Amino acid sequence: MAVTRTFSIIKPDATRRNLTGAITKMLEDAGLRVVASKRIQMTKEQAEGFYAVHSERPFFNDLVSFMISGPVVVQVLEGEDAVKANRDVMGATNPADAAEGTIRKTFAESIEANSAHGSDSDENAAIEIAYFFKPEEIVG
Ligand code: DGI
Repeated sequence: MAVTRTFSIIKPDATRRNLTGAITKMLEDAGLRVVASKRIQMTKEQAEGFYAVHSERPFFNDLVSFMISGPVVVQVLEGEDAVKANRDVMGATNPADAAEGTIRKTFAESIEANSAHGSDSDENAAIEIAYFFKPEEIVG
């Protein structure tokens, strides 16, 4: 295993309920280090671009509306096999299917308002990090 980076979003349902710290603690307890973080209000264009892979899915418009419904916290996380470590602690997309102790099981309100995003591969992590961060904003 190697130390790698992944990209995380604390979603609007979580920032609205003031869960930024609680979710970040779960990420840190999973062995991940926050090497970049900023709270932003995503634009519609940014959210559409970020989720372009889902643009043909029936839930796409709802997903974009949700992601711009309030502030999000975008983060770069670093750790051993960071993509897997992050997805393990995040849990399944649908909180009904997520394991006990995961972020989504603990906090998600629904399959859409599911509190956290985590990249699903090293390749996508690099693309998603570059979508939101300049290299100099990341301090390892
Ligand atoms: O990588 P994940 O976030 O676990 O899941 P994904 O890449 O398949 O989907 C991205 C987001 O889209 C997911 O976090 C929530 C939303 N989504 C996925 N499947 C559904 C969905 N939203 C609705 N309303 N219905 C779905 O079936």
